[in-house]
Amino acid sequence: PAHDPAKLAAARAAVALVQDGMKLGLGTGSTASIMVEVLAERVKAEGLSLRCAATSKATADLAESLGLRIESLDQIGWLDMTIDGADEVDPDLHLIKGGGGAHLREKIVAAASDRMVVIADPGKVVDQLGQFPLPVEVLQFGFETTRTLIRRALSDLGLGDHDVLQRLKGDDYWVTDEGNWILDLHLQAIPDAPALAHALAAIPGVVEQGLFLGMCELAIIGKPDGTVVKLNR
Ligand code: DER
Repeated sequence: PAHDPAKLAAARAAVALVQDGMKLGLGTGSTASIMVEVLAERVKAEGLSLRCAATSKATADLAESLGLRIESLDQIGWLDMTIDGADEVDPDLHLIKGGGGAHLREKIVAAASDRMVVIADPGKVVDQLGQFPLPVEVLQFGFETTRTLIRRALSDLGLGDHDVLQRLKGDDYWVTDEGNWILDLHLQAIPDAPALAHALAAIPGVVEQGLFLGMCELAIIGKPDGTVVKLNR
């Protein structure tokens, strides 16, 4: 199937950064999936030897189906580079991720990497984070308590009363690879992302939230004409 040309351009530019022998983190989502396909083609064409850790079962399955060798993060240990998508990228390369429900493992893999490279189409570039609903992974135990504590934290931060909606997959609740649920916070704008990240992390039932602050070192924004813009922090 023909891929979105902007996503394909970004994916190609990121794969061009991969060197033989690298230990890589493979992201999740539609852009990262295109990257996995392009990477698999390059590995086959050039006989590269890579060690890859996936950020989701979906990415692991796709990668293995294309002949890439997937190992657990613990088997590999530390990674040279993680290539992943994003839902929003702000001017400081702070991100919102989690649209694909994988931000917990994505953040762990990114944290285990020397560098995190984000690949995105122009629609992901924003002046301020928050238009995209912020995903928060929460335990199923005490779910309503956690939702109440999240609402209280938003109010304490002066973020007003916004929808804090449980993510659905069809008629069911979305369940992550770790068996947790996801709440999407419809905030419209997040003026102080560090304060919000800090407040959410303090809530016991919150496992991880989709703000990636200071983790992305290079964002490759693909254009429909096949060119890319590279944003460095
Ligand atoms: O869920 C995720 O974190 C994905 O990487 C998401 O942020 C980007 O997905 P997309 O490439 O399909 O837009």
